[in-house]
Amino acid sequence: MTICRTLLVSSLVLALAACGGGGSGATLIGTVSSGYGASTDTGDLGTQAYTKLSGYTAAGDTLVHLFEWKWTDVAQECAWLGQHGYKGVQISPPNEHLIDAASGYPWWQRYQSVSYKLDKSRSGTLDEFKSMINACKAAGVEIYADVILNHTTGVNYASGVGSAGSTFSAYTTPNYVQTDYHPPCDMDYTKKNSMRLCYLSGLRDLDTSSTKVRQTLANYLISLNALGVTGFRVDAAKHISSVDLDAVFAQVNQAATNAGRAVPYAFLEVQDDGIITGPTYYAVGQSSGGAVDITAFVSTGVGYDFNKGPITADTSSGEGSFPTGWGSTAFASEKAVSFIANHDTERNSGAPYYGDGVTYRLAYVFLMGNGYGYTSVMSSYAFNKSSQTNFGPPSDGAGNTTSIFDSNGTNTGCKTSQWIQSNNLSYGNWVCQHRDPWMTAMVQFRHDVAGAPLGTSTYQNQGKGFIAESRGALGFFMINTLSTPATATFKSGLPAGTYCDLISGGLANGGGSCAGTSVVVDASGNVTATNLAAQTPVAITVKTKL
Ligand code: LAG
Ligand code: CA
Repeated sequence: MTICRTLLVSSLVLALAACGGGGSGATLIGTVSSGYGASTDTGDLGTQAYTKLSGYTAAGDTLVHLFEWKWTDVAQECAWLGQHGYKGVQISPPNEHLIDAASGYPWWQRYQSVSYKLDKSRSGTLDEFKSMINACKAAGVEIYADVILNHTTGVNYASGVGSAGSTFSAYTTPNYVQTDYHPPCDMDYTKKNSMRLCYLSGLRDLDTSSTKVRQTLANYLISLNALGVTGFRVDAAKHISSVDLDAVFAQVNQAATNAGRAVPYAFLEVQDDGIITGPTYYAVGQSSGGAVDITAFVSTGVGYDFNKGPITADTSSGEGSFPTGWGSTAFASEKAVSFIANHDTERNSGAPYYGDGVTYRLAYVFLMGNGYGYTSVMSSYAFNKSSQTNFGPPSDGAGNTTSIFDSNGTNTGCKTSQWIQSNNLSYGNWVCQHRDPWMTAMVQFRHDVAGAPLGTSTYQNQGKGFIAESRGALGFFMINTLSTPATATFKSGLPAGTYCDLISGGLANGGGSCAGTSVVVDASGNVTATNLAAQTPVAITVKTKL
């Protein structure tokens, strides 16, 4: 679990159950015995120049992570997503997974693979999975599967029956035997070899240097791609050698090419800790015609800054480097998948999460406005951060996930507007942050300004806490991060005229007027905001000019 490194670089004190191999049955030292596979780190590709890009950042695209959604719900949501400009959906792991009734069916069951069968997971059946892919494709929305290639189940599970009915016992599963695994060892987060070869949170670690394991993993990805899955989020990629991953993707990419399909996209979960670095994964799949991106945990920079209150550029509180010290700027924007929150950080870190309400929303507006990376919007369900971090999605008592759409096909489950009003939804509700009008406004903003340089180069902080960025001749946004109304003048690169703010509704009446706030850009390109309300953003683009 790559978030662990955050603990070492952050000054905040965080509680992280999964770090350091904690948890029941996860202490492994002294249990090494013979009969396991090879135990050597195959190494890294090196940071050679990349020649191929996924292109999502350049296109100004945004994806949404529909965490723990059912396939039938994703299928129905895709029409709305397509209309609102979302490019892709990250779905929860689609393969057969552990069922842990004794632990109350926690969400993390799905990060323990039992087999690569797609017949039945917590999100639904194979037929539902296929229908979802087709419905989303028809809506112009891509499906990215979260895939677990590093490990299978935890050593604390001696045997069990998976979600699709397969039995497993210790290292014997439908796909593997003990020689397909590394010998057990506790992970040492200061050593690269250990992070690659040892057991992440006590999870049985696959020997990804083995031809058989590589082929098995490749076959799984090929089966998904053949069904129409066009991308992958590779879980715990940092814990797999980039050489091993490249070998897996070589087979996947070759199979796609042979079958006449486009080579799939992948973004790899690598939280750069200076020991294992993001750029050593840039070239994964490149020699076989692919292009991957790397997850950038902006939560540790931008996110923490927003959570501290107004963006003051006050060096004493660690904000002096803002907005350039965002935690992950070591990654090239065009190779990054950026987010303020993911399903791990919203549970086990001090980074903003939906429960922070307007702070969280402002941080996302800032990230999306700035343009760094292919932005992923986390969309999740409510839980109590101090007592319910293991809780699975809204479900019945037997662990069956509650539908978001009713029998008439209406989305009655998304409680976005209640969340925005109160911030205090309780467990059992789907938050659906992606339906927040600020998010959809910024999805459009990103497309409208695609191709403009990053706003970081034109960052402005006037009046301590009232910030803005210009996206050249294509767009401009500003955020009053203060808790009081504020007045300031900023420089934009836009032509003089009157523009409609996207955040408050954009153009109305066929482009004849503004639905909400109108913004004047003067002949010098200046924008003056007078008494902009507390904690409020404004975003305009060339496409919102009257
Ligand atoms: C990830 N990225 O690298 C996922 O984003 C993260 O959600 C996964 O951890 C992790 N790597 C492994 O895929 C999650 C939970 C862990 C959970 C794990 C496996 O955050 O808490 O561990 O999934 O289900 C659980 C227990 C541990 C136990 C382990 C093995 O919490 O106490 O040792 O299972 O049984
Ligand atoms: Ca590993």
